[in-house]
Amino acid sequence: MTKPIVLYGHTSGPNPWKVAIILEELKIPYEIKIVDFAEIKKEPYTNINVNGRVPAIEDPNTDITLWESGAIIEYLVETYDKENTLTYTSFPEKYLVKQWLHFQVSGQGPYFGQAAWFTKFHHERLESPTKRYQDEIVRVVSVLDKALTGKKYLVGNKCTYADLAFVTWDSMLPFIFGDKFATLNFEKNYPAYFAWNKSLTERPAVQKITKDKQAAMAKGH
Ligand SMILES: N[C@@H](CCC(=O)N[C@@H](CS)C(=O)NCC(=O)O)C(=O)O
Repeated sequence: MTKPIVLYGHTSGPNPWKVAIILEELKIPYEIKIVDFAEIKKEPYTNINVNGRVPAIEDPNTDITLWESGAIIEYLVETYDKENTLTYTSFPEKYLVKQWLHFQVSGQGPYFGQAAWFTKFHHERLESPTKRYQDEIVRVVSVLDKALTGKKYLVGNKCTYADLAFVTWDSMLPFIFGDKFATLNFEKNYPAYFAWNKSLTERPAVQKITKDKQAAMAKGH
């Protein structure tokens, strides 16, 4: 029997919840340990992730400790998705899924994250970096919209781990943009992106994690 994987996460940070969605989709048992940001750059947590960020996992079934959400997702799929429900073994699809995951971790996460930093958390409001990262969000959305035009998913005709990897950062956009979000009108301007994101958020695994995240935030960790 599979023993629960420990997922180190945070209440509001989207990267660990991205991993949780994959765990839910694959029905892998897991438990979440919330790491307070005040403790994240110190031991004992840095013994688990020397980079002092979440997510990280510890898998007692294989004795691996792993960090970086993209690497964790690939590990989970390769180890536990025996039926290839969230991936492909065929060429070139197998590599196209990886391409989109790499785009998510390098092209979506960091830019969306910096936009959140400069709009919400930086100690002063600075116009040019805020604009730079908000513009980059819209550009990334436009790239996804172009790639998804006429398609339901990024690769082939099924939902893969690459599609799912985008959801948690996308769900942060109303928070990042505030009042400006409505004016961007993604439904009208980026309809393929909008429909894709909507279909992903309607999946039971995504709905469950959205609720779990809200509950964790309400507890105020
Ligand atoms: N590239 C990393 C990014 C991880 C990351 O930035 N996590 C945020 C939470 S979503 C974090 O730990 N922030 C705390 C900090 O930077 O001190 C990944 O994809 O796992």
